[in-house]
Amino acid sequence: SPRVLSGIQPTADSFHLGNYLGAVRQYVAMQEGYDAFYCVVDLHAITVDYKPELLRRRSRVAAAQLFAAGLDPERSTVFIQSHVREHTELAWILICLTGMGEAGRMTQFKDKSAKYGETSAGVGLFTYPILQAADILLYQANQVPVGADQKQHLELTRDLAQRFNHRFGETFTLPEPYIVKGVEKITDLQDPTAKMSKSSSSPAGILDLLEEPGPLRKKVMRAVTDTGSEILFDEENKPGIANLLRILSALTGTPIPELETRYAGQGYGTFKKDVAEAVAVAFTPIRERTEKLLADEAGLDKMLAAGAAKARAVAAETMEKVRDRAGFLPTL
Ligand code: AQP
Repeated sequence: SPRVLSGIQPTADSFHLGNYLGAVRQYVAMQEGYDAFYCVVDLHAITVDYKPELLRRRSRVAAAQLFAAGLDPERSTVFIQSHVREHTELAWILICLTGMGEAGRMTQFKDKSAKYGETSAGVGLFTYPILQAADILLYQANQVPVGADQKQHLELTRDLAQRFNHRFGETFTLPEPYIVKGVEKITDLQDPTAKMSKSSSSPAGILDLLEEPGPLRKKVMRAVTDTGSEILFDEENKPGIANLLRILSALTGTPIPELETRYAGQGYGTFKKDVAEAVAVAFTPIRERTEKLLADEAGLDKMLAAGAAKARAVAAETMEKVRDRAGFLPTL
């Protein structure tokens, strides 16, 4: 069966609704019909300021959330990126194949480095998409489930794979982005034209997977909407309502036109209450399972060790080919 790989960063105390709808829920769905590899990308998380103790905790929380959301260790390989050393090794080789201009065109780098100032952003942040390319290519992934923000990085990954294959011989599978329409960009509740983001959204703009129903409801009720009263999907003039419609549709499986009809003439209050309810219903079991998994740290670490062993076997096989084709002497 085709292979899928995706990574998610442990850069916050919880994943948010955008991560869930844009990525994690797809991970779970793709266990069916795919040979699935999912990693918590802790090496990516250190490309911005961080604290070791916090990274350790967040890596476990992220892994627990993946299992809690429905990833089954029997069917998917779930692991911590830094447990498989080949990621950094391949990243270095790919870095040496990447042009400065090519890397400099990445919009995520431009966005994320802006807050540090042009010269003080880390080189790691600059090479972030190349490490991501290594993650994907190591597993010879065919599909990569991501949000719309990652499309450009996928293109770079394909370019690097093609360049390596061309220069050194057919080695890597060319991956395709797997972007689910409708949920590729969930926006901030307080700033509905910006993406909901772990690092750049204010707490009021984010719905965290580990939040209790009370605060979740409050945030949805306070979500920014326009001054009208109609529930219509109009991205341009009503971005806040459009976002809430997308969320309700994704969580309940009801098409947006049907929701527009259902809420015609009802005003924002009832609609928002239903969105809040749908979010609470989706998040509560995930939160409860996450708490249970985190209560048994040793058990969780064992699941991750088993995942790393499976991942390593695949990564090692790719790296052996890569080293040979790129001209490195074998070790005896
Ligand atoms: N708002 C979003 N809507 C849809 N998908 C989203 N993703 C992120 N935000 C949204 C998808 O979630 C996956 C994991 O993302 P990541 O951990 O690599 O970090 P990110 O994409 O950079 O997301 P954040 O929340 O903005 O994190 P920070 O602030 O740490 O950078 C990806 O597949 C992404 O597309």
